Amino acid sequence: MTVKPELSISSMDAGELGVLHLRRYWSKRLLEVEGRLDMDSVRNEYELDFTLMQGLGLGIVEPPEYLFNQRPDYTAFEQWIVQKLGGRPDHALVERLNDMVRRYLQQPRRNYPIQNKDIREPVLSAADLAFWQENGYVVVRNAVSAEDCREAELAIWDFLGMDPQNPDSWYGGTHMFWVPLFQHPAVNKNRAALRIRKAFEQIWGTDDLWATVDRVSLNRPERGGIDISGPSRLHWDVSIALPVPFGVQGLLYLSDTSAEQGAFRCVPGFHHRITQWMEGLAPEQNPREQDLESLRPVPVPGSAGDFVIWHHALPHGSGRNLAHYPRVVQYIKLFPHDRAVHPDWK
Ligand SMILES: O=C(O)CCC(=O)C(=O)O
Repeated sequence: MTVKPELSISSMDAGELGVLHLRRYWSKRLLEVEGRLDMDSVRNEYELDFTLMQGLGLGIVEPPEYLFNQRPDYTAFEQWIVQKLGGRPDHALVERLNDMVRRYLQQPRRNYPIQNKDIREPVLSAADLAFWQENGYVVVRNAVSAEDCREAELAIWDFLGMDPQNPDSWYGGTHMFWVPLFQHPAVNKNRAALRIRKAFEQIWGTDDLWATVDRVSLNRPERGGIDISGPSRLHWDVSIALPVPFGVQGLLYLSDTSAEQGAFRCVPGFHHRITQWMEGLAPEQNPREQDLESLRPVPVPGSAGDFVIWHHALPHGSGRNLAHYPRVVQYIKLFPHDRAVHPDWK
């Protein structure tokens, strides 16, 4: 029997997997696709949906795609999740997720970073943290082993049907920059890397973090005038309405990346100046349309296994790859469920 979604479904109403809020999430997406969801009434649940989908290990791209395209009943949605994850979410994860849902609904957002929190087994030194404070980015060296990077890189080549040794195989298809490879044992393993987790814990000042299930990218050397430079235009991924709440992003180099090989670029220290810079713009000036290159971005090169964390108030983007081998990257972000998000988009 097909069960029709109802927005009256509460976050506390769990299905067979026992995961709170999942049924409400399903009902919201189905109502949305039918144009029957009052978005304003569920706006304050956006971060809850986000954390639930990331925490389950699904990410935020594939579940809505599946729901919009298939419009399954709830049982079929749970079966799809089990198949996608290669098994049921285990008891400990379900307990942790349910605890997160209850706390999200009961407690206000917190101000991050939490200062002076004692994080066990830190990986960022005092010098790294001082660099981070000043510049708003930091590189965690050898965050992942060379072997684990190579495994993930090979999975990406395989997914794209390209041969790393044969440059002719890199061009000619539809690939541009991003690669929608979300689930693979090698990329899942990198997401769980301890050194990456510890660095994020130090920066947020909490160990209560969830990891995003994000995509990867492969940025080929420029050839024949085709635009393959990806997000090289400097930008922000979050609202820059003031004040910009604290938040961070990260990427893992899977291949050695020199400065001219499309390395990640950002404007050091801009998190300290964004307020002054924004306030200096005339009301009709769109901050995203300004000449951000004049803010003097720097490339951040790294070896395979190095992990870059940056403050999300820094204008950032990839570089143009003017070298001979692609730059291969995995995006990973760890975040607390109760971080503040600006209610307005700018
Ligand atoms: O891949 C890069 O170097 C930059 C990525 C980026 O701009 C983004 O994630 O928004």
